[in-house]
Amino acid sequence: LAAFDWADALRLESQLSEDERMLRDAAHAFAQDKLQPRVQEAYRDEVTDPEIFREMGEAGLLGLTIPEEYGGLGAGYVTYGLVAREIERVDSGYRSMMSVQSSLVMYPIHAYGSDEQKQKYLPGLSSGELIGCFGLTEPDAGSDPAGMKTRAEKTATGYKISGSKMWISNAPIADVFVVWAKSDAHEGKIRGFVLEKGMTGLSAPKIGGKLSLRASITGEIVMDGVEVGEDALLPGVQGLKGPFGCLNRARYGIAWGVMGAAEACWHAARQYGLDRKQFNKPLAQTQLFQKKLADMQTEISLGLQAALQVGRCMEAGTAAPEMISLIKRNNCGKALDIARAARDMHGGNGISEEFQVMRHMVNLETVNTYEGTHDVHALILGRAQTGLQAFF
Ligand code: TGC
Ligand code: FAD
Repeated sequence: LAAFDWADALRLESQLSEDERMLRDAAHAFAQDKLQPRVQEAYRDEVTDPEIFREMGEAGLLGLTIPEEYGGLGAGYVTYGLVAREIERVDSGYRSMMSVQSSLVMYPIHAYGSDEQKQKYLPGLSSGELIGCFGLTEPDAGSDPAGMKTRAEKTATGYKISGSKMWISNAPIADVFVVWAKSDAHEGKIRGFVLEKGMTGLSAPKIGGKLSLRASITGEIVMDGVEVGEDALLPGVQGLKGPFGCLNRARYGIAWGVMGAAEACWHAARQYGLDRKQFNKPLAQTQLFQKKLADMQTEISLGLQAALQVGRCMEAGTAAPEMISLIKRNNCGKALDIARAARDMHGGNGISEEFQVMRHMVNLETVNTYEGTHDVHALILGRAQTGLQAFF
């Protein structure tokens, strides 16, 4: 039998192609060189540097799966997941910025947009010159997006959009807004629209005072009769399957991303336990400490294998949305447990920003909630195995 690599217990590395490892390594270097040095201050001061989008664009990390003709890399979904893991190893907020731009803005424009929309927006979004946001959630419609109140009313030349969106990542600094509204010209069905910063009646105030995900800016989108032409409508989709098609990709990326945050916490706890002595021996030499490390290693190894399997299914066109619910729910919940344990294993130091684990822990509260809460994904899986929907 071969030697055991504690940090790669199930040999994930051996299941990746050379190209996947290369892009992963580049993302790791980017995250450690460009993001890690800024994160503590950004988090403390609740400040998002828009320049990060341009740096991500330059590093080729935006819209990785989009074809090269639109500025992407035409990479596979496993590569996308590996990159999300490296960015979230630093901070869930930075991964959020990247995944909204890639999966929730570039993906719908590419999958549902007209040729003109693709030409107009994708190159700038891919270089990070343009920043995008995705407006689905509303003050009174979160887990139940079908209850949205935002309306698109037909005008002679296009649509007039009225309503408000809540908890929208990137919104206050966004140039491009993909928003979902019920359209009276389409029998009240949900349609996607691309709005642009500066349109009359459109504003995106920042939501301040977040105690989680502070390095990623969040806002509202207020649409007070925003008039757009027919060219703002995403022609290729109608109904909830439009936004859900995007969410499938973003939720999948999150399942990888949170494993990066969990690994950062696990590695930090292990090192802390080796360095810190109490009762004349390293903390890592106690049974309770080792059990916690073993649990972390096990859950992360299994979570990564599951994410890899779903990624391979996505690349082969055989992934079902329920598979994505399973890994999004499991990996977020497990990452949150791991971050909480790592915080505890650091003792008093665990609450200090310098040791980073508490920032990950608090971030993961958001990640466990957005893109479908832990319980909502349980209900999706429950419905799939009983045939009974328990949402209402
Ligand atoms: P339901 O009856 O289940 O479905 C309505 C229509 O949608 C289709 N559909 C899907 N299509 C593709 N992929 C999926 N995953 C799909 N899920 C559903 C379905 O086939 C149906 O199509 P059709 O043609 O028959 O009409 O809808 P429901 O109203 O009963 O929904 C239930 C529920 C709870 C599953 C769903 O609404 C849900 O997932 N809620 C969670 C909401 C959510 O995830 N919001 C995310 C907001 S965006 C965000 O959080 C970004 S944070 C990003 C960051 O910063 O990183
Ligand atoms: P609710 O739906 O009100 O849920 C509250 C609680 O009730 C949860 O525990 C939930 O699990 C539970 N619950 C709900 N329904 C049921 C049920 N039927 N049975 C049992 N329990 C139930 N949205 C966007 O559109 N775009 C974004 O970019 C975006 N970014 C975000 C960034 C941040 C920092 C945050 C915090 C949120 C973001 N969101 C975004 C919104 C996010 O998707 C929602 O917060 C999430 O979907 C939950 O909706 P809600 O907050 O309205 O909670």
